[in-house]
Amino acid sequence: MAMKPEDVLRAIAAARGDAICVPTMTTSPAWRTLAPDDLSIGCVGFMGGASSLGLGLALATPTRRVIVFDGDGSLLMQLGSLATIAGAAPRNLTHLLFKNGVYHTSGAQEIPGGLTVDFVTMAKGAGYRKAYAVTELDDFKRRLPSMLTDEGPLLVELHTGLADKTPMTDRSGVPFNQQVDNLRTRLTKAG
Ligand SMILES: Cc1ncc(C[n+]2csc(CCOP(=O)(O)OP(=O)(O)O)c2C)c(N)n1
Ligand SMILES: [Mg+2]
Repeated sequence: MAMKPEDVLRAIAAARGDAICVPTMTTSPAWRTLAPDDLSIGCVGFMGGASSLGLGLALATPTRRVIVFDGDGSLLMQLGSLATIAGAAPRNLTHLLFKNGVYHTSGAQEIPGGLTVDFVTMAKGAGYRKAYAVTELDDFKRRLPSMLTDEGPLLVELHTGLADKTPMTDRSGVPFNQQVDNLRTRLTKAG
């Protein structure tokens, strides 16, 4: 049984502390509802950009955790970002991959390779410090504290079903430039 993405995100919302979160695609609407704060920055318009955005934030805020909620189709589109991240080796970056086998946001077309694509092997091959898959919610909750403290870059392939909402069915949310301003203000205030 695949995990419900909303259940995964709910557990993260309870445990993330002051981590910056970077949702993309179908994690975006759910995350907006669960964690409507200024320490998150959604990446929807630039497909595949979430992990690179997360990398920049991780390098800029080395004392804070940065958690990327990536899509499998998105990561495939910018696969080279795995090597870029591994090369920069940010210790504070956690890359969570929501693997549902499809481009859900654009109509649930199957991604190349479907569910057989092994992102754990790819991340290890690129040079991530650690990578593993999680298929059960209980296992996810048990390992979540270490996902937020282990030395990064760390990739966790999460086997999930489809989210209830997509950025196409729920178009609410703050424009990207406003999210950037809000995050900058929050980080500046925090010193
Ligand atoms: C360069 C580019 N090509 C195509 C799209 C259209 N598009 C928007 S979302 C999406 C699918 C995203 O799939 P995935 O990353 O697996 O996330 P999911 O929707 O499954 O959560 C596509 C193809 C786009 N935004 N940008
Ligand atoms: Mg997908």
